[in-house]
Amino acid sequence: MAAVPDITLHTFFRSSSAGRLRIALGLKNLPYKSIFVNLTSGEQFTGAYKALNPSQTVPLFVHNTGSHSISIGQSFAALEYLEEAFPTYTPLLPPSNDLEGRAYVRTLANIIVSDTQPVTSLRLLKRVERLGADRLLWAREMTVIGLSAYEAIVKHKAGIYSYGNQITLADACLTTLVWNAYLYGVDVQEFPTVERIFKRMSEEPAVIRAHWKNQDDCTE
Ligand SMILES: N[C@@H](CCC(=O)N[C@@H](CS)C(=O)NCC(=O)O)C(=O)O
Repeated sequence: MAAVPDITLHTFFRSSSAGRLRIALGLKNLPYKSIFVNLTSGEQFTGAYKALNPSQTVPLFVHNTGSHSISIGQSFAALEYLEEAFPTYTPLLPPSNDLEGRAYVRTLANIIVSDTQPVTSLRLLKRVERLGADRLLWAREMTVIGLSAYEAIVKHKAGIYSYGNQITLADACLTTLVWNAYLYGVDVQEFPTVERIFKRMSEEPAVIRAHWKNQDDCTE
């Protein structure tokens, strides 16, 4: 029998970026150890954490292969690493002969990972507020822009999930963005395909386990 992979995730309950890793690990049935990084109290800025992840963000994904530890401080790189390192564990990308499908899934995922989450991160919201803007309004508007792009693309190819009936990385990324969308007061009903996929994803046991409310460091 293959050994259980030794995986550690530095995470924070409210982090949507860490949430997408929690979902992917759960969908793949890959066990992992959590190390909590309290973003509210600024633990990400400590010297000790900065030495682990110079980006001073979560997640930080660590795979101890037995011979060495592989540390990945960017969530999408970690998601893709999981696909490549554990190809037999519930793939979350279309197969390698479906290049168009893979690009489509990555496009959707990156609307969230590259375009939307970074402009609503905690450090950015704090700066926006310092410049005199309403941080909640900002977060809501940025999320609406992201969800609008996602909806415009996904409505053509969605089945039960974003790419037909296969759960993919796009769905993992979408789910955690929608968690935040509700917190920011976005009217998710304006995005019917997104809302439908989100509801379906929310029934998945792996998604329930990954939900921010169900994390051991959740304080709300
Ligand atoms: N591009 C990074 C972004 C990670 C990120 O911004 N994480 C947020 C939580 S969702 C964070 O750690 N924020 C801390 C801060 O803004 O100080 C990734 O995808 O991993």
